[in-house]
Amino acid sequence: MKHEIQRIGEETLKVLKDMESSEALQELKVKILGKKGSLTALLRQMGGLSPEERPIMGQVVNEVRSRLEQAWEERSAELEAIALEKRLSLERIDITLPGRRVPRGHHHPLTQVMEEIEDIFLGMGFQIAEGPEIESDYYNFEALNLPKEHPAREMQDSFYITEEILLRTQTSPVQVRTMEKLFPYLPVKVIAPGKVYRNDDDATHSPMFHQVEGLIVDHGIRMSDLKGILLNFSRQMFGDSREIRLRPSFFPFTEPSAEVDVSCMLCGGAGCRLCKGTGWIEILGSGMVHPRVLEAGGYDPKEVTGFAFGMGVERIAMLKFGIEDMRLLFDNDLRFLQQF
Ligand code: 2NL
Repeated sequence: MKHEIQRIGEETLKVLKDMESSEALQELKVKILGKKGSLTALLRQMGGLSPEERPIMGQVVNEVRSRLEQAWEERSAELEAIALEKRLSLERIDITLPGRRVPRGHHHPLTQVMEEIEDIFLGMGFQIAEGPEIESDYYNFEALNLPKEHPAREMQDSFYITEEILLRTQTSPVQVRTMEKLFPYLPVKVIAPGKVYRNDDDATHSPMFHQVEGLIVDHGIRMSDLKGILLNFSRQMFGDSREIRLRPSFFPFTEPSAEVDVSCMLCGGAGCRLCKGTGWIEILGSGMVHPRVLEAGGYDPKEVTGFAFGMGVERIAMLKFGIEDMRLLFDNDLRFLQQF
């Protein structure tokens, strides 16, 4: 029986050293040392031994068992090390690979043009003023001398929230608020860029669009100041050789009022498809601030004068980039946007 035990021990040791997986190793362990294992079976037979033989046999079994267990531990550790080695080489990360480049985007053409307009006026000493997009009837209409029966005040043309509150239809209310805040300080010299809202939606109108308005109030401001500032703006925006012309117009908040045309940036004034043969393109509306609007801002029209203008940013962007359909600016199609 002693030999039988040692034979099992030797044979198991031999097989064990060549085992290639932890699963097979575990299976073998159960086959030898488990409840129904061969060594366990021999241990049970010890009941039939004489009292003198029993402790000797017990010692032999324990020796073999501990040798086997040690060998198991060792092979197990070896297999684990091999498995780890294999995973490490399979999952190796090449830290010298260059990273995946994040595509660099750019500002929307409207934002680019808005910022370019802002830069030009900042360069002429204007400050940038901001205000709410949700406005009161007072700042949006009343303070700007828009009479109650004016079509812009109709429900169909403006987005009213209540009878007194609406989405601003121009950025002029920002300039009225700025005058109130600055009074009696002079000069008032600001631009008000931002979103405005009108109930129009077709090929040439979007219910939300962008405006930049400008305002100067000081002693002795004249129409020639307006013309000089807007000529300078037009040349920086559309080219050094541009000329401008003023045509009489009407706005409730300016008197006199003028439409400003710039010589065509496509043909230089000779006449083409873009300027419809006239050589001129309308870019903005302007005028001398109406006395009632100066009063609404807190200033005395007998003491000071001012000029103001307003331009649609979509229109300027379309002229600058040669965009034919305004809706393209709002579709957010990358194939379009990536061109600018
Ligand atoms: C246009 C015309 C204009 C103004 C806006 C203005 C503002 C104040 C006082 C007087 Cl606080 N005027 N703004 C003046 C003339 C024209 O906009 O066609 N915009 C797209």
